[in-house]
Amino acid sequence: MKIVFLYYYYKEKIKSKNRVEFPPLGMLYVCAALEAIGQDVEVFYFDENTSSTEFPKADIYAYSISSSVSYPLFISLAPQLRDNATLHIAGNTHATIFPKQVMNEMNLDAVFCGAGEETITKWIKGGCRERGIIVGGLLENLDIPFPARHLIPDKYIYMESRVGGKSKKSISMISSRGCVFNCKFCAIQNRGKVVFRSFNDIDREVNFILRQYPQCDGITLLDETFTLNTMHAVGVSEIFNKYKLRWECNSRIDTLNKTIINALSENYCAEIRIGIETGSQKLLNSMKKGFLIEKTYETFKTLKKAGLQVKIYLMHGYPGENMSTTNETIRFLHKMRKYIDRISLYRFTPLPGSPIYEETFLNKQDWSEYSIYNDNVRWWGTKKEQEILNISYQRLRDVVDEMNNMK
Ligand code: B12
Ligand code: SF4
Repeated sequence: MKIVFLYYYYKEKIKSKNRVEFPPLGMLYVCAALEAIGQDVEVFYFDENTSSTEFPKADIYAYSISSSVSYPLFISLAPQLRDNATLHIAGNTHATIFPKQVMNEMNLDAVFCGAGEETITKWIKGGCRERGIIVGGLLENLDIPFPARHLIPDKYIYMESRVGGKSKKSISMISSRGCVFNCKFCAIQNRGKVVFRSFNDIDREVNFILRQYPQCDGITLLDETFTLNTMHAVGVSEIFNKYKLRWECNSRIDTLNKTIINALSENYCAEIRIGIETGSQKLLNSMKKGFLIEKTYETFKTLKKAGLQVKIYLMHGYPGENMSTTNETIRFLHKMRKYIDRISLYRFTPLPGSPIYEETFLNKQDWSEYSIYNDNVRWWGTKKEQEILNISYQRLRDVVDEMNNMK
């Protein structure tokens, strides 16, 4: 059975066009699960310029619709590819959020929601007979075949200037899936539960990566919040130490303790990335971010003392943002500037799958506008409020640019 996974390579809509983006590890996990049961799997990257005649023929087309932004292209593609394959299926984030719509608009045989490894292999083993929406949850055991990175060219696997900007050829990896928090702007699929891989399995993958990709000089962990569990964070960091390999991870300020911070600093962690979002406690509360801004100061100091490079993420324009909340963020930045090495600032976009989207934006489905780099859409409030948002965004942008340039 020949299964071709179709993945939209997103270079047109990302900020720095020459930068290699993270490969779709989730999709590659699904490919690996299929290869493990003997299927012939191929991955085909396409973009707006790919002609329909270039798509390889297959028994099954598996559309990997990773975000709502890429969905319009998939809708226009599906009818053109009807005769190239017998069965047409889809999965990934957008398909999981809007399975019925995707099923109908793309005229598919099956749509897979959630983790695809178990559901799709079961479907194949059952003769691909089941039709409709097939639901899978978070996997209970993550010691599964490693992502089938070999299915995409090495140039899309190696990434430049990651790992705190210190690595020239880094590779992405996942050591746990899921998150227990409930930030209202966030559209992750696996909420409320986290599953950790075993140390032995992670060690095997690091070892495998270094053998398969000998130029690899760093690892980017994509775990939603790597520091949720102290034992896990310490154990994984010791694995990187064993290979003397630089790495970076995502964290939350309220999950950091001294044991984790020490382990990171002693074990080659090049950068820790933390979502702070805003300096306004009022906005943090309405985002359900769940921490007190006052409590961040001590942690930042400890991180710096431990010698860790710190990158923070900020979001501007969440409903309720105004000049005064932006000024609070600017004050926060000034106060913390010596502890922060890099800042990423994005404008708020109500992402489908996030609680804030569910509450407020259900009728707005112009996917062309969905990009975290889109500065011009008015998602909420009056025109006047939008004008104020644009001015306050620019003020914050200037401060952020100035701080980033100083480093
Ligand atoms: C790494 C990442 C990226 C990478 C790689 C994208 C990718 N496809 O993996 C890059 C940098 C390219 C990226 C870009 C963007 N991303 Co992104 N990204 C992520 C991130 C942090 C991790 C994804 C991941 O590896 N998850 C872990 C794996 C195991 O899970 P998974 O990918 O969901 O895969 C499982 C299932 O979906 C399913 N599955 C996957 N593919 C398929 C295919 C088939 C056929 C089947 C049956 C099943 C199946 O099985 C997989 C294994 O269990 C997620 C947040 C998150 N934690 O999920 C955001 C996330 C997916 N991204 C998001 C967004 C918004 C974007 C951008 C639009 C940002 C922008 N620039 O404006 C772009 C769009 C890119 C695109 N191609 O459409 C949102 C999506 C929300 C939405 N409704 O659209 C998320 C959820 C972030 C968030 N917290 O809100 N992203
Ligand atoms: S933003 Fe981070 S901490 Fe919040 S729910 Fe999403 S992954 Fe979890």
